[in-house]
Amino acid sequence: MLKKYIDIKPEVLEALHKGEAIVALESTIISHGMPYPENVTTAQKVEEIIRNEGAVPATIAIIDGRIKVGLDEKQLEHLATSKNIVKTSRRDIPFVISRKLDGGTTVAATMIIAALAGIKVFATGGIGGVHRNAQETFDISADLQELATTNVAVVCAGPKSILDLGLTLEYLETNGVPVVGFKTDELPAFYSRKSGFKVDYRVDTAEELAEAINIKWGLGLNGGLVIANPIPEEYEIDHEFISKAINDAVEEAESQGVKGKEMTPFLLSKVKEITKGDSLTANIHLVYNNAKVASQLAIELAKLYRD
Ligand code: PSU
Ligand code: MN
Repeated sequence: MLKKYIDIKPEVLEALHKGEAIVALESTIISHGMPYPENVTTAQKVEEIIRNEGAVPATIAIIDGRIKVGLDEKQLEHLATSKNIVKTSRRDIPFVISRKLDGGTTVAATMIIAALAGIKVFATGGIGGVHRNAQETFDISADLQELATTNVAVVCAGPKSILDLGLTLEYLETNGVPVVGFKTDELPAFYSRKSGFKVDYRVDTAEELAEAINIKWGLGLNGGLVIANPIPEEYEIDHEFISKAINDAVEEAESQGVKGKEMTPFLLSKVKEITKGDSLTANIHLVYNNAKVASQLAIELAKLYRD
């Protein structure tokens, strides 16, 4: 049944059979989250970091209507350069496949596909969440609902402050999604290590984290986890400066009537413009950092599942 729609790269398939550590990666960040050529160089480097840590990377996307778990160089380049990549969340998957389109998978779609393939750990930059003014717009990312149901641990640098962090945390709490700080008590807010909000639990080692995840799923407590890993200090952007940039971007989005799936990519590119590229550099380095932690977690989880 699955083979009808999904192609798993041989390297990933072998790791799955042997019960080795695998880290899933999303592709909306390549197609819609970063400009060319940084999108493709970052995607390649992230895979390299994961290999160096001793895990196998599996970048997930839809190419020509086929779900791909693990991409080759040509496919990465295509996602990074083509203007016709569909930003693909849960609702889009069936149509991107039936119409034989190319899709960059969001956190939600990547979680779904990772879980179908048997991959438990996923590294990205930031997750979607409850947008500011969601009381009016109802703009809540499908990522949150996916975290509520699908068994994948998502390592990220916290929700980006283009979102309403407080409402995002409330939504996750209602849905029983643990928000775990990796070596931090405070929820990181993507570009900054601070947000003013606490995480639910702080863990200091990948081993401790793997144990808690194993217990969660072992008890049948389905759903994902948000593993919030702060951006390295040297790449952090001053909180006030970035807040102002984000406020300006949100205002501009409102005045231009930006809506729906266009909102996140619009805000990301506006913030990059306002920060003269600093936000992109920060974004790249926090993804590298997340790839490292995700690899360590995947290795610890693989040990537990082998026992
Ligand atoms: N946050 C980022 N970079 C991104 C995204 C979020 O810092 O590229 C992407 C992710 O793929 C995420 C998606 O799943 O945006 C959320 O979009 P939306 O808010 O439309 O659900
Ligand atoms: Mn949205």
